[in-house]
Amino acid sequence: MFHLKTVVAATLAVLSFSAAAQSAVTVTDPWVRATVPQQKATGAFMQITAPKAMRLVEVRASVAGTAEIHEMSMADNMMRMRQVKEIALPAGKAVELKPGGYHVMLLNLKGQVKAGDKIPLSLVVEGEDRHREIIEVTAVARPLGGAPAAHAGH
Ligand SMILES: [Cu+2]
Repeated sequence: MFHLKTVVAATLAVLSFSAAAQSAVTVTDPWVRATVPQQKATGAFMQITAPKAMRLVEVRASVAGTAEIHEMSMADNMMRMRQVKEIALPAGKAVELKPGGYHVMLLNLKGQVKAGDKIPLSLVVEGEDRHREIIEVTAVARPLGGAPAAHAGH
């Protein structure tokens, strides 16, 4: 019997050591899909790059009653959307939240989101040391057009 556990533990130690370099989490190109009147939900998208291994664990948005982290994927030829607890942010690698993939779902919108509106979002990220950090971003609302149909029924 090989001592597989020991090998795995050693590999993990090396990985976390190389991820020690510290700088800020960067969020690029945050945007929200504009809504029509009475629409109660929409998606927010962005690219997030963390300097070390982190997780996006929560999103807060004052324009919405609730903000959830969602993943959209193809299953049985249908686009399915499900809530996920978190999104892993590997060290130095941009993670894209985009239509058809991960996104932030803004639910129970308090009003219409019009193209050009600036939507403040607070991203809560957590490092492997359990230390949490809040990143404030301003997402710009983009006109509807080409919205995936699967989002409408949300
Ligand atoms: Cu969603």
